Amino acid sequence: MIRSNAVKDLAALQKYVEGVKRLKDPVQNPWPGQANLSIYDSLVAWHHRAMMISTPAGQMARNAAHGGPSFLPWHRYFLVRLESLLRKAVNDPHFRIPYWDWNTDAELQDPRTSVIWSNQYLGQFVDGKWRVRLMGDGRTMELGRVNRPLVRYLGGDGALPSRANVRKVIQENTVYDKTPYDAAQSTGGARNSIEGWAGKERIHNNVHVWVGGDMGLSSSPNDPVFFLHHCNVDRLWAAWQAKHPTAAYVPDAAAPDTLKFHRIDDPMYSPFPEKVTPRDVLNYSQYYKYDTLSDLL
Ligand SMILES: [Cu+2]
Repeated sequence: MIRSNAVKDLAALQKYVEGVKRLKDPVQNPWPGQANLSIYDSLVAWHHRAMMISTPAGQMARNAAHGGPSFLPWHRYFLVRLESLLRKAVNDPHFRIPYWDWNTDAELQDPRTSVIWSNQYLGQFVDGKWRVRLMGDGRTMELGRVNRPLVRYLGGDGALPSRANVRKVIQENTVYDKTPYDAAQSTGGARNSIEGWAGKERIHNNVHVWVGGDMGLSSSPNDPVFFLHHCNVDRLWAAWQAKHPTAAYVPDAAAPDTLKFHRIDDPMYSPFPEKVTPRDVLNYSQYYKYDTLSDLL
């Protein structure tokens, strides 16, 4: 039950590709009640909707899954959910999502030449066959129906984070998050630094910007690289947890309601009846382990 490096484990990557193609097919895996949409599309909608729930209402900086403490646990849960769907789709109870180690690609003279973008890997999704069916519009906050090919602008803007900076963030942040638990540059802590609002390398955010196109929208899970990217973001959190084993998740249950969806025992935003809280996913090894964390420590 190991999550491995996508570039070093072609079998896992190929299984991932096969799995997402099956989940994307409205015939094989329909989204019940939604004509011509698939289970994969329902994940796109889930992410978009989480982003549109401002916590608290009336501001844009923190929503149910970003710009606040639950950014890391919400995306961990999101991946675990997809992972379980993929296991069924590829009929392999041992399948785990591989990660995209963009720190290694950042060392290439031109990261666009990384094997990850070749046709055998994720390059195949810009061949026109992978259709975007739901698109988030940041202006109207609506999720509209579209039917167009996936768009990327690799390297058009932003930069891939360096391993040295990622290690520094993991080592130097001794607390998980800091008040006021937001997306301000001045708010330090591991979560805000990994999410990429604090710190010059803007870790997670910068990778979305570097890939560009659909990865820059609230419907960013439309790009299958989203999950490989977030698997690596989750690996950074896992490395931080290993480095600071006694540091607690904050805020606790006593925090005010303006932090709804972010307190340790709040059910995270989800379309499912199950209630999963940040506390439930802190110990991720019940679901998977990473092949290595040592490059990050
Ligand atoms: Cu997200």
